[in-house]
Amino acid sequence: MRAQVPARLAFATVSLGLALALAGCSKPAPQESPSAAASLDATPENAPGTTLTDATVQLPAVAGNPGVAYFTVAQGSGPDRQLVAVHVDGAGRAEMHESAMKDGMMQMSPLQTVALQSGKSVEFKPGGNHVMLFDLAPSLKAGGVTELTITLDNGDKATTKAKVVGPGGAEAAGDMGHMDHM
Ligand SMILES: [Cu+2]
Repeated sequence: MRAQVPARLAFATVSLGLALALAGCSKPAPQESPSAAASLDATPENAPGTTLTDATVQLPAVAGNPGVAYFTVAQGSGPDRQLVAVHVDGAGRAEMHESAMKDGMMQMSPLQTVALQSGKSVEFKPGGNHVMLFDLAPSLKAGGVTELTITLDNGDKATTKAKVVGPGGAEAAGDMGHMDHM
């Protein structure tokens, strides 16, 4: 008689353990699927697969003149898109421009869109594509930080911190494309 009770308890314990183990195996599985994992780092506002880095906002030498912004956007795992707008906190208006040599002179023209190819990077840099910044707020000061946001043709956005540098900063040395703004 004595031996039957522990045996029954032991069986009950094993059965319970098995039931928990089965539940433990079947329940978490859907949460480990790739789509669920991807949705964690892709909020509706942020373009999935798009990475924005190396953002710099350069202040003009003369107050009231436009500033300029540079950055790199990598469309790593994202699909082909168009970059349609750039916004910098503290700038009333931003225009995408391209620089090109024409008749021995560096000239700029506005860009409505810039193609972002899947798996490729596009650089906005001195002497090439850049963003002109108009109506700069006094709150933008060299040594500070602001936010730079890009908008894609499907409405997705990506935002990054941009360091604010003065016109005499190291970043200004190679900026031949903006002599005509100063
Ligand atoms: Cu320009």
